[in-house]
Amino acid sequence: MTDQQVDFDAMIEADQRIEPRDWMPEAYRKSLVRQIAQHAHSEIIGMQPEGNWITRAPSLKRKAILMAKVQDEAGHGLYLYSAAETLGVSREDLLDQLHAGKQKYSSIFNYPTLTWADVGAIGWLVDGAAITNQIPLCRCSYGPYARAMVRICKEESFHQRQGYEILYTLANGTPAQHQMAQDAVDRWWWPSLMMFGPADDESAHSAQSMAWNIKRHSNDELRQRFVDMCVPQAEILGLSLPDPDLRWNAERGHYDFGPIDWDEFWRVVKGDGPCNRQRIANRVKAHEDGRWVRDAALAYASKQRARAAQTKEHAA
Ligand code: FAQ
Repeated sequence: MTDQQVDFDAMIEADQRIEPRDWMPEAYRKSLVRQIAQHAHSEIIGMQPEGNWITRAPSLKRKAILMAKVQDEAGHGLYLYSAAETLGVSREDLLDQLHAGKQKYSSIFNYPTLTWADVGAIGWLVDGAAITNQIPLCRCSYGPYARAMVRICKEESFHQRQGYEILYTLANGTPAQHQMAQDAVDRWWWPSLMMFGPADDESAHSAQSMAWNIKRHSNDELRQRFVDMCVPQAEILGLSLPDPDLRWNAERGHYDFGPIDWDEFWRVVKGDGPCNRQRIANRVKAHEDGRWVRDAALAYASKQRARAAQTKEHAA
């Protein structure tokens, strides 16, 4: 074992942060790039399901809030791509891999947003699941990722509350509005549980990621935490969760829940969900349409750099 590996292992053992200047094993670097890139891609693809409702939000206030939320998701993508870049990869390359279907994004964003209540369900359940998964990532061993997560989690918690408030308003509205809220929860509940990834005995990366202090809890532990959190919140909403097996288990001190449809999960992950093709096509088009902005920004930056160099030369 090299001295560098010994130092790295000691840092992990002491629960210290690894920073970009530190030596790290290639497998640790690669695993972080994989996870951070997937996470960043999820944030920017995740703008689409809710973005669909910006023009149809039921009031000016709802529209302003939703626009701010969708912009926040873009910001999260930017912090995460920047964190990935500290590991020696470029944002352009990561985006190319997303567009070519070589890197993943969260399965959840391949489901359609059929009604306004879906915006509430995404905020409550999808952002709720994201926070449950991401709060422990604020203690991830890689410094730039952990620090990005602190700000992201603060914003996600606002997102979750706005979704809950939308659902609360609908659930306490007319019978038709209550039904719309219930229908959205029925459709988003199971895909939200799938966000945590495969069951522990099927999770390829969990054991190593936990040994490196990248992940702090297993997929099943976090999924259980999420279920335990949602059940009392659903009761306050006056909405039911679509699982006949959901019940309190006093012995375990947790809610038991029914089996997850893993065939559906893997189908969606492998590209055959209800909206996979549409999401990637929209993303590629947005990237192409934005090319002139990137070109102009680069041309401006290089002109500024040349001007600064000239001024420095004159001064010397
Ligand atoms: N979808 O061995 P594991 C958000 C893949 S952000 C698709 O258990 P790991 C904000 C996994 O990558 C949501 N693929 O993997 C928002 C691996 O494939 P690979 C995203 C999935 O890394 C809200 C394979 O399956 N959050 O919602 C999924 O140990 C509202 C085997 O899995 C993050 O990315 C899935 N659900 O654990 C935005 C959080 N699950 O890489 C807009 C950071 C697993 O070998 C609106 N990521 N896979 O090709 C993580 O915590 C972890 O990466 C997990 C997966 C927990 C997602």
